[in-house]
Amino acid sequence: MDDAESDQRLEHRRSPNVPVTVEELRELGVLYWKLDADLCQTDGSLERICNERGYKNRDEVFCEPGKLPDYENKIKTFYREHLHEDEEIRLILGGTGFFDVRGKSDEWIRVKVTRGDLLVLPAGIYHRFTMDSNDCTHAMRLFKEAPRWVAINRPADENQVRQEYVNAFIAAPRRTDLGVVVEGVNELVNLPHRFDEDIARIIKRAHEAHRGAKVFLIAHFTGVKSDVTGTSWCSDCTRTEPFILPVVQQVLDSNSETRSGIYVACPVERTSYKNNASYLYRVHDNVRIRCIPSVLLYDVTAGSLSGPVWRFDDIGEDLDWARAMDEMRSHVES
Ligand code: KMT
Ligand code: NI
Repeated sequence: MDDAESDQRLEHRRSPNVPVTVEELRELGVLYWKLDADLCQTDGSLERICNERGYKNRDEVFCEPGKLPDYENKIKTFYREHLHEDEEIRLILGGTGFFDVRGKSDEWIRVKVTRGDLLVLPAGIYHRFTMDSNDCTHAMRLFKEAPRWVAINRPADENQVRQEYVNAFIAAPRRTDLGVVVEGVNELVNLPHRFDEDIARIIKRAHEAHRGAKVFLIAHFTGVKSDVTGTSWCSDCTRTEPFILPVVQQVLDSNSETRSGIYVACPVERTSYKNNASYLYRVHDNVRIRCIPSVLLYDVTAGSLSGPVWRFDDIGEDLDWARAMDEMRSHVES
């Protein structure tokens, strides 16, 4: 958002606008789901999330003049930059509003919420809330423990929960499915819209390190894993991972003077992927995944990315995994 001091209820969009994706929010620990506000309390979709994340209690709040006790003061408190030692979990049932969260460079990111939005702010993130000019936000508040609302105003950098947040999300080493990112061997492309940029950088570095060698890139498109359970939202991804990763590891272990392989994990966020025919990895000329998981093998010896030389995206239950993975190995080794 812009840094104009004017009315907090305005959009404060930057000019030109700087959009932020759900993947970028996830990098900050901020989670987002779009639910059907009419059905989610009866069709199990809210329950599924509550079970996974341990949200046991809930209440409702009407932020609206005349409905919120001590309205003027509350509005001021909500908009004062603060953190909580618990997650802040809000399902918007009506009206609209803005949650502002601090990004990695301490910039404000303004998240507009409307009916059906479920937003989770992690414990320890600096944030604030305001209604927009409609002056009405009706929200369900969810809690892991008994409902409580304790705001700790900034500065709170010495706070232990704050420090845990910073360690987990701001200062954390990035991880691929093969473990911590080791540059030049395994890599992570967290944000689809940075795919081209990241891949170009990865290929360039591999070239400088392995002059004259054949260079392969194995891109693994796989559903994002939950921080809580460690499993992906995509069951096919979970089922196939034990077959894919060991083969990739073997290929990397056989790196030599003359041949070098790079593994690139490309996590796929459910909200952006599901029912979205124009999802970047579906339409990108050099990707065009038809499902997840997909494993795409590229020969990048020429120094740039062109279409994959082999792809693996047959996820049938009766698939011969050993053969499929041998096929990948032989492509690399030939
Ligand atoms: C907060 O912590 O800022 C709030 O709980 C805001 C009210 S929820 C719409
Ligand atoms: Ni808050």
